Amino acid sequence: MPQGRHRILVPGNMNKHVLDRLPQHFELVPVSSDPALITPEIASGIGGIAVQGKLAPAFFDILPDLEIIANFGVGYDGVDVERAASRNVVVTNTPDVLTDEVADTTIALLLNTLRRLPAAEQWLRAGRWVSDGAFPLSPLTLRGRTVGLYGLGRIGLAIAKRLESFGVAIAYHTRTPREGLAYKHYPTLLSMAQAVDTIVVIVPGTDSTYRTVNAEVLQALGANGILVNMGRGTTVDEAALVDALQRGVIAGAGLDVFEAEPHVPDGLLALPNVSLLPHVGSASQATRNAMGDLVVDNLVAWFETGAALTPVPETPFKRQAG
Ligand code: NAP
Ligand code: 8YV
Repeated sequence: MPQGRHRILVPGNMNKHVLDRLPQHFELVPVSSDPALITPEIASGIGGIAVQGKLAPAFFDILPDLEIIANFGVGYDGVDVERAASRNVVVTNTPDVLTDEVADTTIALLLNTLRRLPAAEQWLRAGRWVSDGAFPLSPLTLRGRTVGLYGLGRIGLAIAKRLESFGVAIAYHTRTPREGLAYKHYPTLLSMAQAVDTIVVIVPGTDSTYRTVNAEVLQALGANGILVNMGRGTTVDEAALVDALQRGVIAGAGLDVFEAEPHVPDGLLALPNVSLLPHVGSASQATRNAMGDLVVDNLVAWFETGAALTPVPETPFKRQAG
């Protein structure tokens, strides 16, 4: 059913499933991600935004009728949520529907990093199995490791459950310990880094996590240490990481996320002891469709019932009548 043709702005790139579904309910206004190109005529009556990635803060200044920002992704670091809250604009994200997919990808990245499986496949494809013989044995293994999860929310817990079946020891660092779990909690990231040999980052990209995986933490992780980052690139000090990998301060890293995506530091690209993915944690067709459905369903629910399905904690607003 059309919702009285509320107007939804889609600045920049957006998942195709969202673009296919939105016109069934709304007037879709696809625009550039540059707010300078939005005229007052385009801006008038825009009640919602559907966004993937970064939303330029200037959109808040030029959209007087804005009520809701539906973010494609569980992480909403691309949206200035404080600014949204100060204007009573609700922000929604896409929790739960991607949890298992991202946890699966994390395990794959961890194993790729330790066992050098992408390099082994390249060896085969390049004909080197024939010309040079067997691929060199991987110096690293998951066997006998202690994995410390930096973050134990929805995805962190799903990773931990998977790791249990791999028979490794599991610990975690969060600000608040979770009750009823057998995993050892560390009150600081540094104390966890001193106790484990593998860190998996799955915290949001916020001020409180910004570049917290720094030179001191990497030093504490140690020469057998592995860092896997599935959270956000901003959580890791990339210059410190490159230095630690070059000097053997840690043994290797597996990274799905980077601070300045899609740009990856040359220092990382040059290293043999890293496994790099282009932010594909949730990137299956089925999971991205489920995320897209939640983006659209949040917008529909907001305008139809006055309450979003998955508002982020900072904006627990209901729609004003009228
Ligand atoms: P969540 O359920 O909100 O869990 C977040 C976890 O991080 C909680 O355990 C939280 O515990 C912890 N945390 C937050 N700030 C912290 C801090 N300063 N120090 C220590 N721990 C902190 O979120 P989720 O659904 O698991 O998603 C987590 C993140 O994964 C997303 O925000 C997104 O950035 C990333 N992600 C990446 C991909 C990808 O494709 N690579 C896909 C999906 C999600 P406390 O609050 O107790 O500290
Ligand atoms: C998405 C993610 O790929 O949900 C998240 O936080 O990082 C990924 O699932 C991304 O948000 C889409 O741009």
